[in-house]
Parts: sequence; C-alpha cells; structure tokens
Amino acid sequence: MPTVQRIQVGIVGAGPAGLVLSHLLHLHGIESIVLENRSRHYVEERVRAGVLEQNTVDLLTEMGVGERMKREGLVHYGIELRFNGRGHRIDFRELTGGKGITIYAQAEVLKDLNNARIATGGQVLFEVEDVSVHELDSSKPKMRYRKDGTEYEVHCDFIAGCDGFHGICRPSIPAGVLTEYDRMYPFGWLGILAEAPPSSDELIYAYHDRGFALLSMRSPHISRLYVQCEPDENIDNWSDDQIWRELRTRLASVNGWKLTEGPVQQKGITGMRSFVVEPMQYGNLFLAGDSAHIVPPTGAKGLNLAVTDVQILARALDKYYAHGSRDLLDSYSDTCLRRVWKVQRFSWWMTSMLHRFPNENPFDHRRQLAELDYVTSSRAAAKSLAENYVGLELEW
Ligand code: RFL
Ligand code: PHB
Repeated sequence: MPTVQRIQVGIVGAGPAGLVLSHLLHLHGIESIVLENRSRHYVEERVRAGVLEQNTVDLLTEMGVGERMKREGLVHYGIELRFNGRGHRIDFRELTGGKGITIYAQAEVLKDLNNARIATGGQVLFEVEDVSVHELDSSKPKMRYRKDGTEYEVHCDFIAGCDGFHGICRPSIPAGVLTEYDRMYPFGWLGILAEAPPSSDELIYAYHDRGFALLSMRSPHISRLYVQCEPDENIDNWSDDQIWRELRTRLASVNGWKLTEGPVQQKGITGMRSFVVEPMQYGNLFLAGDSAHIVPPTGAKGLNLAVTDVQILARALDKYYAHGSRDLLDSYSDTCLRRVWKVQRFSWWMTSMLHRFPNENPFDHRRQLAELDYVTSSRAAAKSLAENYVGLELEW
C-alpha cells in the first residue's frame, strides 16, 4: 500500500512554470508539492532561455525572488536587426513608452526560486520516479510517485501539469479531449556558450544568405551565440573553429564590427517547433508552460509564456480558495490561449522573417528582405515588433 499524502495543489515539474506556481501559491497561503524527476543540479545547470520580459521581471520582483536578478541581470532597451551587412536598432524604450527586457539565465531564475521555496519550507522533491496522475475528472485527483524505494499517493484538489513538452500530464488526458496544432520548421539552432565578452551591448538578430545567426549573452564575460543549422544536425560534425567561422560570416557588418571569440564552454542543437493543445485543462488538471505549448526560440518567449500561464492559474486558485468560486478556473484555458496564440503568431513571424527556408524561391528571399526593410524603416512596424518583444499586456 502506498503512503498517502494530502495537499491542496499537486505540481508535476520543477521548471519555471512549476516553481513560479508553487511560490505564488505559497504567497497566497495555498499548499503545494512539486514532483521533479531530474536532480536539482541538472535542472539548475541546464542551458536554456535568457530573455525575461518586463512582466516576468516585475512578477519575480513582487514575489521576493528578484534581488539577484536586479543586481546581475542586464537590462536592454533595444535589439539590432542585421541584414545586408548593416545593423538597424529597434528602440524598445522609445517605441513602448519605457519598457525593456532583462538578460538573466533561466538556470539562475530556477536557483533563485528553489532557494526561496526551501527558505519558506516549500516541498520540492527532486529525483522522484514513475510520476503518474489519476482520476483527473474527479474532485480528488491523485498523483503517484516513488522516492527512495517507497511508493506514495498524493490526494489533491487540483493538479498542475508543469512537466514540459515531454512530460506525462498531457498524455494522461483521455484521447479525443485535446486538439493539437503543430508546425515543424525545416531547420534547427546550433547554440554555444563562450567565454568571450559580448561584442555588442544588445542582442543582434542577423539574416544572412547562409542562414540566421543570433548574438546574445549571459553576462559581461559570457556570450551566447546561435546559428541556423539542419534540423537533424549532428553537433559532432561542427568543430569550434567551424562554428566561429560561420558566426563571423553571418554576423559580418560593413562597418568593420568584430566578433569577440573565446573558449566554447557548452554547445548543443535545438529543434524548432510551434505547438499548441486546446483546451489547456481537463477536469481538475491544468496544463501550463511547455506542456501545453512550444514556440520556436526566435521571439524569446517560451519561459515568459510559462510564467504568464501560472500567473493566471495562481490567481484562479486563489479566488477558489478565498471565495469558493470556480469561474476563473473554468475560464483558465480560454484566458491563457488568447495570449498563447498571439505569442505563437509573433514567434512564427520572427522565425519566418529571419531564417533561410530550404524550399524558398527568389521571390521569398526578396520578400523577407522587404519585410526586414519595412520593420526597420516604418515606425508602425517597429512598434509592433517592440510591443511584442517586451511582452504584451496581460489581459485577464
Ligand atoms: P520545462 O522548463 O521543460 O520544465 C519542465 C520540468 O518538468 C520535468 N519533468 C518531469 N518531472 C516529473 N515527472 C515527469 N514525468 C517529468 N517530465 C518532465 C522536467 O525535468 C523539467 O524540469 O517547462 P516549463 O516550466 O514550462 O518552462 C518552459 C521553458 O523552460 C521554455 O519554454 C524555455 O526554455 C524556452 N526558451 C526560451 N524562452 C524564453 O522565454 N526566452 C528565451 O530566450 C528562450 N530561449 C528557450 C531558449 C529554449 C531553448 N531550448 C533548449 C529548448 C533557448 C533554447 C536553446
Ligand atoms: C538566449 O540568450 O538564449 C536567447 C536570446 C534570444 C532568443 C533566443 C535565445 O530569441
């Protein structure tokens, strides 16, 4: 017989969605338990996102986990779009009435959240095995897991599926309930982390005949760089020298700008996909973050979208526990999806504008250049990019 535990909200996954939700609920006086199958070290060292929207920064600050981010994060008020060897700045501050983005690694956000959960007595269990969810359409859904050889069953009021794209929550919903919307892109990103001071104060998104390149950063000493590659690329086929050569070529500028290089600390390939399931809830299971939707990284939106989902969910749960009202829980999926689809559109648009497509013809190429010319010369077009990049207002 499994050991039985009781909790208000069960959360699967200790990524940004799961940890932000757990801490927000704690601040509302709602108890949760987070089940994570990886080790804390693995979760905190995984190299992933780096761009935080203003809304994400504001929320982390209000939650009391923003102190190190304020100290170490790099605040940017623009990005550069580079094409035909020339750079064009999109000035966020001027176009959005003062908003910007903060460069602060996802791994650092997770360290700050884990520390906050531990300091406040939160239950975040790492390296749990065989997590499963049951009786989702009942008023007492259950999670089962094994830890150090003991079987547990957790009786919850609600379960939050924050277990990412490959998690178990979404596949636990009965067949026929969800509709999937999916698009694969015919390329991937090869990303490196390099011990090299960033060669630009702001991010550079480059469109080049040989494909897309991105210059980003993690700190004044560490650069994060990406090049468009084949979707099934084998990282072993790329030497560090080859990667730097490709970056130098694609980021080259007519004004003699120079790319700073240094030892490569880490490299990997990321696939590119757009994916949404509707609805994002079934009975008392609520999907949040990558478990419900994936965006290609060109708009830097995945983490931010995960955070807004759980912001919406935490408010709905708070209303339920404070006033017994289910209305915000019932409208959770609709509220999230309205934003999700706008962010999907933006991420798809940035991706379509900046990459070379294998089946494109000369018309497509000219059209992409015209799009870049338009977005960097029309105030209306630049403003649209800027308001999406810094993050759309939360409408709830
Ligand atoms: P996560 O981060 O995938 O966390 C899910 C957690 O669930 C755990 N898990 C399980 N736990 C228990 N039992 C199971 N059966 C489980 N199955 C899975 C996993 O171990 C994991 O810890 O999902 P979440 O919380 O929804 O967060 C989503 C973000 O991580 C993701 O969208 C971003 O990283 C995407 N992304 C970016 N987003 C941005 O907002 N800005 C960016 O600049 C940005 N850059 C990126 C990115 C993603 C990238 N990659 C590698 C996909 C750059 C890259 C290269
Ligand atoms: C990153 O720094 O990892 C990064 C920045 C911008 C993106 C995607 C990833 O669009």
